[in-house]
Amino acid sequence: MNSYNPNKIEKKWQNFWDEHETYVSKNEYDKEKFYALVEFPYPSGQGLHVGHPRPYTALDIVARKRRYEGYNVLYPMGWDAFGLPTENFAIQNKIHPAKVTEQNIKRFKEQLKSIGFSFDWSREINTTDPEYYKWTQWIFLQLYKHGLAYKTEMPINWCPSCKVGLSNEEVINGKCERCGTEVIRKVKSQWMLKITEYAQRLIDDLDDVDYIERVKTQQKNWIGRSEGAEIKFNIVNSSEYLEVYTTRPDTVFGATYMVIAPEHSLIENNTDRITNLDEILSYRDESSKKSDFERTELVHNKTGVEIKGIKAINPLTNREIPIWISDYVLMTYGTGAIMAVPAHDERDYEFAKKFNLEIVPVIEGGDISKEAYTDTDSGIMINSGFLNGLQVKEAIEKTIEYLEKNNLGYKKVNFKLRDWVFSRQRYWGEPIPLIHCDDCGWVPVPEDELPVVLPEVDNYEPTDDGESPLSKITSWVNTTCPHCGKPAKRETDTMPQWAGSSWYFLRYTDPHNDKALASKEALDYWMPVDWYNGGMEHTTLHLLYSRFWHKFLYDIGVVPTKEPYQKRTSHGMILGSNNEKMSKSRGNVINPDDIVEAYGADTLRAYEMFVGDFEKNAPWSEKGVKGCRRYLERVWNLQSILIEGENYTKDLESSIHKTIKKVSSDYENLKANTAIAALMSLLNEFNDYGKITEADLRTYLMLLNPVAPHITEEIWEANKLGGYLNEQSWPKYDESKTIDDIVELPVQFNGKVRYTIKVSRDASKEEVQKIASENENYLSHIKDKTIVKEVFVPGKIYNIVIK
Ligand code: ANZ
Ligand code: ZN
Repeated sequence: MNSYNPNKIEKKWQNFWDEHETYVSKNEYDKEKFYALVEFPYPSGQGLHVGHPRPYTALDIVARKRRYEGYNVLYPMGWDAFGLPTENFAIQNKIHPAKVTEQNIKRFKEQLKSIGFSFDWSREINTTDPEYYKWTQWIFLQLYKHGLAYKTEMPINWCPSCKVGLSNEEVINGKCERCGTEVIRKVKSQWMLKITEYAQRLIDDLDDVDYIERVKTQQKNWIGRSEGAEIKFNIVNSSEYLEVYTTRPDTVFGATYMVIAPEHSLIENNTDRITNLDEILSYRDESSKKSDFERTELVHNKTGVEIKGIKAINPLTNREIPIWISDYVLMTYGTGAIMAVPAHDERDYEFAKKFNLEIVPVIEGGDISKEAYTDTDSGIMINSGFLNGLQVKEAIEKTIEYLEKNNLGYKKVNFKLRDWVFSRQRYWGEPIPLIHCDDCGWVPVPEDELPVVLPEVDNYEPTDDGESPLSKITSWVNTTCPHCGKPAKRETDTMPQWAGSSWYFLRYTDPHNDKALASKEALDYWMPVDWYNGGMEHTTLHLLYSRFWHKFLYDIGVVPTKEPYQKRTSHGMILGSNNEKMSKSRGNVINPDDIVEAYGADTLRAYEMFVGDFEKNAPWSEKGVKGCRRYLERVWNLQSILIEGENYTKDLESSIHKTIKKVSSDYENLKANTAIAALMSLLNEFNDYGKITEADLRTYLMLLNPVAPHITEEIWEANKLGGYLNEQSWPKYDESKTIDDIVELPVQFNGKVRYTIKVSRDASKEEVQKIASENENYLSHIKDKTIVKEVFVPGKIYNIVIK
């Protein structure tokens, strides 16, 4: 027996699988399918990170197991390759981003292959390939034709460093998700996608899918549905009114002032009546520089200015109340104006205290001299005219009824979700396939002219005025109107990096189709994705965007299912050994190549699974890696205790059946760590016993194979265990053999359990009688009595009837 040499055997099996197309999925539409998906990587210049193999291995295990169970498995891989880092690298090093992308992909692919994932490389896709983005552009055009894409002037999140507009989802704690620079607001004309039109369905249909709870909750919170009312407050001596959105219409009697957002049109409409206009306008100027995040989350010290010269009327108290302008009210939510109820809303309370405004409680309880009373679910209304004495819930209903009857307001559902800012002023993205004609307006590029290919340019830098570098290529920009034939100009904005990933899972089903994004048969067969694993950080970005696109494609009859993914799970991060994020600046980045080189891919795979609970973060440990390598060496050495034999060794049989059962269910529950622990303990039993049959070894190798596919194939072949391991079926277990042999048998006297004894499950009546009578409690129950009868069910009941 040679010693274990992973470098040699791993290459050998990787080549074998390639040559034999072992993992190429066929469109065998009569077979039951299993579509497993992991998030395709962004091919960065840094190469693969040790974080990548963790989810890839976990689903690789499930994919391999399902193949052995007879499923037609699709486990694809590709590249999400448009985006800023590549473009920035290209700018710095003066190489074309396409070239950079190609090099990065080459490196990534070699790295992934060296780890032995069972990806179907024949279906590899690349979002920057014109044959691919042709269909991204096609989907955009369908959205446009269905009124779901529109261009508008709006204040957007602007990263001054990347010189690019960002969607809300790309702003994390007020900073650019990419570079960490403080985001500012900038008014720009942008293409928008109406994801808000799908808000309700994006919530409702979560009921039909199997996503882990924290993903569902985060999506729901992000969409942010709330129920309330829109209420009109008339302006004194004017036909104008201020409309507010409130989730608490029951509290109108406590609305003692109003607040509008700095951008609210009330100011423009009343410039002649407002007596402190200068003060108001300079306040507006100040707040325009802040992001929404700064305005709402960061500020504990509220600012604002009272608008002098106009007042509003509370529609229920009929009292005149002041109107303030403050940036804690956002223009982008509700109506951009609120009725302030300082007694029961914390923000309003803080504001009222600071500016000495009236505070009127309308719900019994609390102590408003100290703080707002907000915990009012079961409260009773006071100071509220016709609502007095009602509970909050009833008061909400009654108020809405009253408002609707008197034409003062109506019931309203609101969402926090905003439409998706879909333009970027950058080079390395999909061109937006629209042409602007002075006569015809925006005109779609005819579908048979897709793709609109990115032109070659000399300079990819965005311009300082925030225009895309494409705008400088006049030969590309100037074209003719597809509608009237007059000179017209192409849109020079490109799509955001989230575009290509919003539908990539569809393309895998039929990646080379040039007539459609995928054929109907392929989509009918493979969709939905049965199991999708990805990062929590994508919950409110990619996961939401792709569900939206999918629902739209469903509505226009392109895809057969309402939801793209049946199941969604998520993994924890691999951290540096000091429990910090791995990063270049901390110098704690581990390169998977080094681990494969020094210990082998099977060790890397086993370690990535053994490192901890899949959904939790886990620190990297070289010691742990070494432990996994030692374990695989011990697996290798099993060959030295192998004897002939087509049956399980009698004394090991029960342990083998138990391990099949545990490992099978652990893999399906992403608990490969405890599966490996069970396999380690079975290995110890094998070694303690001192010899194992071929049947014992076969099952052991099968069970370990999804985690460590190379070593197991090699041992199988070297010991001629029959054909190739990858052609076998998943081992079955016999339930009865998994039940522990020792049971706790209850001992009853006249049907009452008095104590239990430990006996083997098939212990005879005589054995049980003997052990039961040796118990210290036996005599006290039997004293002065006679035994009338004994009821005995092996392994279950021993009942002594006494008189
Ligand atoms: C009166 C009131 C009384 C409110 C009370 C709350 C509690 P959610 O639940 O997040 O949807 N609001 C409305 N539009 C706003 C805006 N553009 N900027 C800032 N705040 C705004 O929040 C709805 C509540 O947030 C609304 O209900 C409103 O305050 C405030 F005891 O109206 B409420
Ligand atoms: Zn025209």
